[in-house]
Amino acid sequence: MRTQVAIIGGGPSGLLLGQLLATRGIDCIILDRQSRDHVLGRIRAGVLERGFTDLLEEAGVADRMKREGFVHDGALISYGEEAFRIDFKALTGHAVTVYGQTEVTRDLYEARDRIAGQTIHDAEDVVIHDADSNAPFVTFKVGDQSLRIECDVVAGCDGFHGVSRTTIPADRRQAFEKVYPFGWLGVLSRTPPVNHELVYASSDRGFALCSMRNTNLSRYYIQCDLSDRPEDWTDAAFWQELKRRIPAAQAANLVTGPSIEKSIAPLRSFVSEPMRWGRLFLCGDAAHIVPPTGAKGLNTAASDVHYLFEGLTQFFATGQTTGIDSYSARALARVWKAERFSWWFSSLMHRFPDQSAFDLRMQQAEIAFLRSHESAQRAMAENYVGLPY
Ligand code: RFL
Ligand code: PHB
Repeated sequence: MRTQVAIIGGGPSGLLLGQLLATRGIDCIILDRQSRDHVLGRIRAGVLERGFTDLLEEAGVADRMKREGFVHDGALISYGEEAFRIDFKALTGHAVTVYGQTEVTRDLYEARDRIAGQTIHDAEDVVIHDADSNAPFVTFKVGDQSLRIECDVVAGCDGFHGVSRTTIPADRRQAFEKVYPFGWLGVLSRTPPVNHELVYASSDRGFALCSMRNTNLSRYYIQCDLSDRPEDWTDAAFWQELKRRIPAAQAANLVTGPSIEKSIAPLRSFVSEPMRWGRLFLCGDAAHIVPPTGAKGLNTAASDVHYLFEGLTQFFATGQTTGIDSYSARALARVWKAERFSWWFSSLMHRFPDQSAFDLRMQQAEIAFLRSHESAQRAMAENYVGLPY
């Protein structure tokens, strides 16, 4: 097989890049090691920045998001019983859209079906060859068939556990990492959300987040120990713990019900530099991870896709390489700002096992500052709605 761009990974980064390239007549093949049902079964992000929704529009996949997504002009922050609202719209002129990653991915797959784009699922043993040459190729297996794709460029969109990042020789890349001493236990339930906007709650018992997918589908998270397993938490224990971490006024409104999904995610900040090696370009979780506080993971994947799309469009139209040559630096400049914001917001809202009395006072002082200073709220809101590309 031959294509212009071999895309490793059929998650949101790979699919979005594929749709954007198709608008310019650039051919790609997408490979994923999982089945489509498996990819669509993952419950992940819920908050989309404007840059992301603009890209969906550019790719021609925004119709359902515009019909079914919810525009949120603000969010609530609470610290114990103290709660205040950050008004994104008033502070920045922009809002965010609540629309699940699962739905974005479904829309992207359906759009790919409409253009009859080639997507190969259940691809095993994917290996990227000669990425530092002008003629890279990818080999893989489907069942007992061995296959090979010749291409001009490889886009590594295969997430944190993929093969793309480690294709770059160890002495040509550097990793920066911070692992947090807790995880998030997430529950999805067919219940009305406790509040019409998201609630980020810090309490003596740890962090909690009240989010949603629609008017009758709620997504809640609580900070948990890394040693916890989802099956250790009964639904009743989860709801009880959540109620203890959010303000009493919110807890009184909480409608509980059976969980339809329950999972634990560890929290990590991670960046691998550079994001390019020869003709291999990393996008999204393949190159960087943020803790989910602040909802930056999927959104940062989208800004990578934007920069790479610009570079590849120029490359395939003119043969010029200035765009692809500056890809890594441009993407990383924005990635590090998202890393900083997610690290700051995570550090502010969680209880850390080794937190001293001084550390706690610092959190309280920072919350008091955020609550009472419009300039601090504006800085927070600018980051939350998404820094410009
Ligand atoms: P993905 O989604 O991991 O997709 C990678 C794809 O690559 C495939 N793959 C391979 N294919 C071929 N060969 C291999 N060797 C392969 N190895 C892997 C995988 O099967 C998969 O289909 O990466 P991508 O596309 O870069 O997208 C990144 C986002 O998924 C991620 O950043 C977000 O989900 C993070 N995130 C959030 N981001 C936000 O912007 N807003 C949020 O509100 C938000 N909430 C979250 C989140 C992540 C969470 N978890 C579970 C980590 C909430 C949670 C709980
Ligand atoms: C979600 O709805 O899954 C979600 C929302 C906001 C976050 C993280 C996750 O910061």
